[in-house]
Amino acid sequence: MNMAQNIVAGLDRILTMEVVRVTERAAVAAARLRGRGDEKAADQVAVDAMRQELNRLAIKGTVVIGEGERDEAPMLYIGEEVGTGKGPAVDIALDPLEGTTICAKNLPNALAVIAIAEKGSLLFAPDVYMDKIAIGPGYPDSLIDIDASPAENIANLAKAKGVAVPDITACILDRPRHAKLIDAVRATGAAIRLIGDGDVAGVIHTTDPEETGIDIYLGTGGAPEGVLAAAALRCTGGQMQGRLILDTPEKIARAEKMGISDPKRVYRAQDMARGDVLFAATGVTDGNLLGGVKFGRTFITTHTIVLRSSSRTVREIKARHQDLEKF
Ligand code: VTB
Repeated sequence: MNMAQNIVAGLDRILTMEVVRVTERAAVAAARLRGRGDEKAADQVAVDAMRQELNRLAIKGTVVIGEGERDEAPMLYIGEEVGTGKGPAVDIALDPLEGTTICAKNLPNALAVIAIAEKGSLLFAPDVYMDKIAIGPGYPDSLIDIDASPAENIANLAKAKGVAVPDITACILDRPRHAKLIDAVRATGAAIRLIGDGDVAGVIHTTDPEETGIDIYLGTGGAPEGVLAAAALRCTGGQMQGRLILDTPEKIARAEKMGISDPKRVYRAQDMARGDVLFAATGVTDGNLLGGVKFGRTFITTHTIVLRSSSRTVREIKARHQDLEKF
């Protein structure tokens, strides 16, 4: 496919480079408030910064996963139109600061994250929990099954990887609701990396086990974070399954309003993020895949990954920003 066809067929290739500025800027803003114990302030500056930069992009964007419903989030709310309005019509999922608590405590793996996809191709997920399971690329389809036990999934993964079960590490959010899951994984002999927050990073970490030490992600986290992680996995390869936890009539009704008719449906990564997808994440705090923002005397350094589903290129961009005024 030549470049002209590519632009017509999917997202503008130039966007792949442009989008980096959006997460860079949000990450720098949040990083200035790392370790101050103020989650709200860190989130707010990241939201402001991301929105400003997003509005410079030549897109006709609609936020489908954002900061919340229109009445509860003044900026980057679900349904907000962003971009210059001149360019491809796209859906946007974003989290200007994924891991607000991590940032406030200055712990690893806080990220500024965005996914851009062709209009109508991202799951319009309500803000409920989602049960998630994910592994990296290079395994047979359907190796994991959200309805199988953790022991079965881990045994199948170990076999396919050619290692013993104790050589597998699972990443799980450290929450009381995961007590049974944690016991079940421990009973297999596998290791667990318990994380305080940040399951977008947790899922992405499965795509590069040599670097991150994580083979499989298990457990429940936010559904919006599930869609963001699915967008990344569409670009890197890997498998993910998610199921919304719609355990009250109110949640079922909310999901129905958003077009979800089967409350028990299992979504694969390709069901949550379809078509041509772009994904970018910049490290706010140091992490397993991405370094955090570094403030030098005369420059600021940022570390970003940019992914695109149609080419599956994984780009890492370390930027040295010398014009500090721009932030
Ligand atoms: C996770 C985590 C997020 O929300 O999705 C989590 O990855 C789920 O909610 O960083 P609980 O905190 O209620 O478990 C976050 O912690 C915050 O968005």
